[in-house]
Amino acid sequence: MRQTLLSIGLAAVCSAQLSAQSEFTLKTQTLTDPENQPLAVHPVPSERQLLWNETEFYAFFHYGMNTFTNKEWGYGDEAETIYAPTQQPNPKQWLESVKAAGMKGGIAVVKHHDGFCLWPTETTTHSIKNLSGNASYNIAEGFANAARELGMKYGFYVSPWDRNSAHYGKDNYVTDVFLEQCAELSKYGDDQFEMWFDGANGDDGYYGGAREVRRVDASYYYDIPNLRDRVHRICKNCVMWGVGGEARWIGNEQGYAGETNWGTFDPAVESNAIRQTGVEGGWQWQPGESDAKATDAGWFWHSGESFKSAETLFKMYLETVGRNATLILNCPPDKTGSLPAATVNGLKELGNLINTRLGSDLAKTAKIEVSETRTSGATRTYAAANMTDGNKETYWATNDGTNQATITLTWDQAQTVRYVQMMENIRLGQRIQDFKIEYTTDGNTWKELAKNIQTTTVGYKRIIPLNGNTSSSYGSGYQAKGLRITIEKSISCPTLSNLSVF
Ligand code: FUL
Repeated sequence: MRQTLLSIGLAAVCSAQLSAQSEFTLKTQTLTDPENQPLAVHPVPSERQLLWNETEFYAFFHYGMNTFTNKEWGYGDEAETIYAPTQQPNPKQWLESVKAAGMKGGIAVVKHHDGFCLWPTETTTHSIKNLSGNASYNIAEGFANAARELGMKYGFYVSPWDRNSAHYGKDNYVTDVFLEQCAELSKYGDDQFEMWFDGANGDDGYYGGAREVRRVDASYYYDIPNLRDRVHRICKNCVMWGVGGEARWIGNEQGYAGETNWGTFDPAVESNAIRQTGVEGGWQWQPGESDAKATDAGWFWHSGESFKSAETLFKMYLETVGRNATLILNCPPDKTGSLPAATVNGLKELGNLINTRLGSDLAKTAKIEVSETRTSGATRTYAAANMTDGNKETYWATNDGTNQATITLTWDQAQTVRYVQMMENIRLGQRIQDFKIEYTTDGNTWKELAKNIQTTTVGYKRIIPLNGNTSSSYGSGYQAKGLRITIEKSISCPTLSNLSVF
């Protein structure tokens, strides 16, 4: 409606001016969208943020100097020769193993705070460059090649804080070391999906022998505009995480996001609690990523550590991917340069669990009725069927001004239902603010499910365990002849690109 009024207004102004000036035939242009798509609710994701969101579940591989010193944070004074893999590192094995868990990619730590670089960089001698045998293997190159071979997404963790560099804390560290390192890493593939930087405000370290405390203010020290420019010039779809400002830390490292979780954010009001929920009406699109460990010790491999149970990790999955965040799950390679057998087996078990529980979609066999369907455009429809066609480009929507709606799924025979999954078409912004889910056993009486869960936001993806419990979400389920989703509040007319029932 706003577009139509605007176009009529513009046409009227133009025509008045032109008829006063000349008698040429006037061809009016209208701003009306022939496809009748809803207007976006801003801010909306950039193309690279959208592609990043689709990665959903991916791995972190913390591996490097600390693997050989049993530390989590090296001081920066470690001799290069301490890094001594007992076999040739095998990033293909890392990625194959996480693929079995349903992950779509991974981020390899190629430089942690100790400053040791796992690729032959020109920026420092503190790298694999002058090592030999297994230690000279270029992890950045091997990881990128393996990911491409396996059809997976990949990226690198490069620590801005560098406890080895004599230059850290000075301007030339950023220009001559850090930005150069990021640019060098970009060259391992223009198809990288994310580069990972931590908070990085500095602290004590070796710093070329100075052995002192050096602190910086990460909000300006790392020259973010140039960092983004250097990387995006080569890798246009590489999201700059953390200090890079294109995806936010979720505020904890335990593997959960807020039940209410907005992709919108406002750095001016940030706190760990606010990071978990995002900011409704925030001026930036900065979706949440949850970083968590699949093992029970540190980020790096430590002797005697164990892999968490498939149930624990499935709960984490529901509380992150199922709450409009992405999950980057850490699986540390050991001194052989491969993932230990317990990790490989645990990942397989997790993959099986996810497949069994979220693998066969009952919405595809349901009859779906909606309270309203938006008027079609020239080539586009907004029909209910768009939610179950497996096409992320199509979506259901209501007309402008209709911010409440019901979607009813019915089956001839009762089905055992445990989870409802919804995805908004976030290209048009995150809109839904409140919804509820009910079920019926007889087709007449409806009972609300998951009442204890905040069924508020949806965003890129929301998975609701219908028993209201992420810890023991599977249970015996509900025998449903029908499920009804009522969208009770939405910033503007709601859109859904996917609706699944498991
Ligand atoms: C943090 C680091 O300090 C930890 O060592 C780890 O790498 C974690 C993922 O990010 O900022």
